[in-house]
Amino acid sequence: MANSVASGRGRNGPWLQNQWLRIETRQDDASIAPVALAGDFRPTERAMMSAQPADAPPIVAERAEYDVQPYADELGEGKRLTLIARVARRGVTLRREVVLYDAYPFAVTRVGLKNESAAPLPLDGLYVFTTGEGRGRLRLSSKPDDWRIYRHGWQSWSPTMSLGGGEVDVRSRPPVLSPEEPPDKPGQFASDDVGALYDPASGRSLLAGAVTAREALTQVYVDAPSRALDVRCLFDGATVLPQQTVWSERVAIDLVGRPNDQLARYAEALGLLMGARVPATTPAGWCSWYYFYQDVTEDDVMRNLRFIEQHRRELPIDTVQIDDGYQADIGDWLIVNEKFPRGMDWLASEIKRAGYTPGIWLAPFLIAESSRAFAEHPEFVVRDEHGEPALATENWQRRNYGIDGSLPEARAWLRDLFRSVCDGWGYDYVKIDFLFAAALRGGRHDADATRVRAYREALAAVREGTGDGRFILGCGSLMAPSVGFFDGNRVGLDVGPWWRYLTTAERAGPKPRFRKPDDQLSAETAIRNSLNRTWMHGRLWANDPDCLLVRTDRTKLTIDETQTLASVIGLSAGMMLSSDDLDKLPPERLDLISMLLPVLPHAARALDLIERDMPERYEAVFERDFDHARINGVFNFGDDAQDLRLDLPDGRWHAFELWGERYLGIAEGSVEFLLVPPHGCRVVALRPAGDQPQLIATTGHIGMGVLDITGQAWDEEGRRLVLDIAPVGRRSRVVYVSGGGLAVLSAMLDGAPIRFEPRPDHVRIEAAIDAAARLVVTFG
Ligand code: 9PG
Repeated sequence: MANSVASGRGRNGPWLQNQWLRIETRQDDASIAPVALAGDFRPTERAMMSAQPADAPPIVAERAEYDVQPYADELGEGKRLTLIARVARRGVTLRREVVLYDAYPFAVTRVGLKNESAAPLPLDGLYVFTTGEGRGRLRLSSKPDDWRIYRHGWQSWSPTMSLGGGEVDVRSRPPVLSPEEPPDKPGQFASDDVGALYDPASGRSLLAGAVTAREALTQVYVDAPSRALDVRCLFDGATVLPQQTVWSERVAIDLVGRPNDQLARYAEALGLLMGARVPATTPAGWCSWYYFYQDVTEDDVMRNLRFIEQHRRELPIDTVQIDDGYQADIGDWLIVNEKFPRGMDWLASEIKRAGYTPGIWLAPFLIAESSRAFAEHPEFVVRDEHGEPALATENWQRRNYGIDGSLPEARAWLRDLFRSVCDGWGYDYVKIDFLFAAALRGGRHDADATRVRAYREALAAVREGTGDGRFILGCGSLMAPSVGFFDGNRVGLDVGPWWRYLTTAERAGPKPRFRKPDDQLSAETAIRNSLNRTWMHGRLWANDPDCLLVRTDRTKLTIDETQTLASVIGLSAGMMLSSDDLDKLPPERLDLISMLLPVLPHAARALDLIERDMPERYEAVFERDFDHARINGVFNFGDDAQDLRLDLPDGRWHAFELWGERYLGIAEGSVEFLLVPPHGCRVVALRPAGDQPQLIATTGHIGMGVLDITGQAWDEEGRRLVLDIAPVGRRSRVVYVSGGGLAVLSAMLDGAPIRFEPRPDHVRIEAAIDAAARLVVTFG
C-alpha cells in the first residue's frame, strides 16, 4: 500500500518511514533520530534512552539488537521497531519501541526496563527521549534565547503558556500546582504531560507528549542554553521485581506542522489511547461558588433556581450546581451544615422538579485533620517520609490530607460516598475538586503504587460510585492521567471578579509592573489557561473554562474585561457556567449570558499560542452550505489602550464587530481597531463578500449567526433574501444584511413588516425573536 510504513536497514541501524517522517536508529548506542521529510527537519542526531534507579547511577543503553513487526492499536496500523540493549553489567535489558502509523505524522515511542538480576530494583524514572549530550544537542536555526517553549501544567490550575528560551519558568510550586520543584534558571522549563519547542527562524516545531498516562508522570524538560530536551517518566521508586519488565508511558514525537496542529493531533491520540469520554452536548449551567462562596445557603440556591425557571427563554441551561459550602467539613460530605436545613436530597429533587440536572461539589480526595472522616480513618491518607500525614493544602484554614487510592478500604469508602450522593441524594452531576491530593508524593499502602496509579485507582472508585451515565466534572485534577474518567474538566485556575490579583502591599504601593500571574486567582489567569488549553476541548473531554461573571455588584471587572471573559468562554465552546446572583443582574448583563447560550458547536484556536503567553488571536471557523463564517476574538491583554490589527485570509470579507455593533464594510488584507481599552477585545464575524444580498451578522449570540441563522437563500427572481432565525441567544437582536448594491424595499418578519434602517450598502434590522421566525428582505 502506498501509505503504509516502510522499514529497512541503513549503515548504522534499522529505520522506519512513512509519508511524513523517517526514524533512523543507531545500533551502537541504541539512539534514534527522527526526521521530518518535508524540508528535512532533523532536530537531533541522537535521542538516547536511559533508566534512573532510585539509588544508583543512571543506566544508559549500549549496543542494541533490533526487531521490526507489524503493529496496530487504537491509532490504526503501522510498524513497530524495537531496539533491545542488554546492559549486562547492570543486570538489566533496556528496550526502545518506536511505532510509525500509516495515518499519523508522529512517531510513538516508549522505553522498557527488564530486571534480569535476582534483586528487586527500585525505579525513579525512565528517560524516553534525551537529546542533550554531544551530537544529540538540538540543532535549530534560532539561538536558544529566541526559542519558544509551550509549557503545560500538570493539573487544572497549573499555569499553561508559551515562554521565550531566555525566560525563567513560572513559579508553580509543589504539591498543589506542580508535581516536582520547578527549575529556576533562565531557559529551563518543566512541562507536564506535553511540551512543544518552536524555532521561529525556521518555523519548525518539535512536540513531545505522553499519549498514555496510566503509571508514570511524564515531564518534558527543556534546557534552552544547553540545547537539550528530555522526556522523563517518573516511577516514584516503584520496585521492578526480578524478571519483571516495566514500560514507560507512550510518548508521541511530532515534527510536522505548527504547535497548534501538533497539539490537536496530540489530544486526538491521547483521547483515543485513553478512551476519552466526550459528551454529545456540552453542559451549561449555574454554579453557586463565585457569588456566594462558602456562605452559600439553601435559600440562595432556591432563589436562583426560581429565577432560572422563570427565565427559560433567556437562560437555556441544563444544570444547577451547588458548590463548596453545604458540608460539615472537608471529608464529611454526607453531614450537611445548618445552612441547608432541608437537606441535600430535598434540594436535588427541587432542582430536578424544575427540569434541571442537580449538580454538587465535593473534594473527595481531601480529608481535613478536623474531620470526622480523619478521626475514623486516619489510615486513609498519604504519609510523608516521617510517617506523618502529608499536607495537600491548607485551604479552609485547616490542614487537609490526600487520600491513598492504593488502599482498598479507602476506595470502597469513595465508591460508597458517590453512591450516596448520586443514587441516594439524587445528584446526576458531580464536580470533583482538589483531585491532585490523591497524587501527592509519599508513602502509601501499596508501596509500589506510583502517584499516577494511585490517583487513577481513586478515580476509578469514584466512577464506580457515580455509575457510567452521570456527568463528572474534574477540577484541580491531573490532566493526561484523568482522560477516560471525566466528562468535563477544568482547564485553569479560578476566575475572580477582578482582572489581576494584587497583594495588599502591591495595592498600597505604586502600580506593579505587569508580571506573569501564576498561582493567582483572577479573570486574567483563568482566561490565559482557557486560551492555551482550548485544543483539549472535544478531544479529551468538554473543557470547563470556569464561570462567567457578569454582575455589576461585588466586582472590580470593567465592562471591557467582562466582555473579554465572555468572549473567551464563548469562543472556547467549553462549558458555560454562570455564577452570579441572577436576580441582581441588570437586563443588559443577563443578555451577556444569553449570548453564550447554547454553546458553539466547536472551539476556536488560539492562533498565536506559541508566540505569546497570552494569545491575542482566537478564531473559530463554521462552514455550512448556506453560510461560511469566521469568528475572531482579538484581545488587548496589555495594561494600556492599544491599536489591534486582525489579518484576514485572502479575499473580500464582510467584517462585523459584535461589542461595538459595527459593520466595518467589505475588508481586504486586514482590519484595524484603534485604541482598544486595556483588557478589552473585539469579536469579529467575517463572511466572504459575494455579489448578492447576504447575511453580514446578527448580534443575538457570540456566533453572530452561526447558531441563530438556520437558513439563508437568495431568490433572484423575487429579489428576496430569506433568513430563517432560531430563538437562540438574547431576545432582541440586530440583523445586518448586505444589499450587494441593491436598494432595500421592505423587511417582513413572519409576514409582518418590521422596522429596518437602510444604510449605504447595508440594512440594519431589529428583530425580537421568541420562536423560529422567517425574515424576508426584499430589494428593488
Ligand atoms: C471551592 C472552590 C471552587 C473552585 C475550585 C476550587 O490554590 N488554591 O488554594 C485554590 C483554592 C481553591 C480553589 C482553587 C485553588 O478553588 O477551583 O471552582 O469549587 O475550590 O472551594
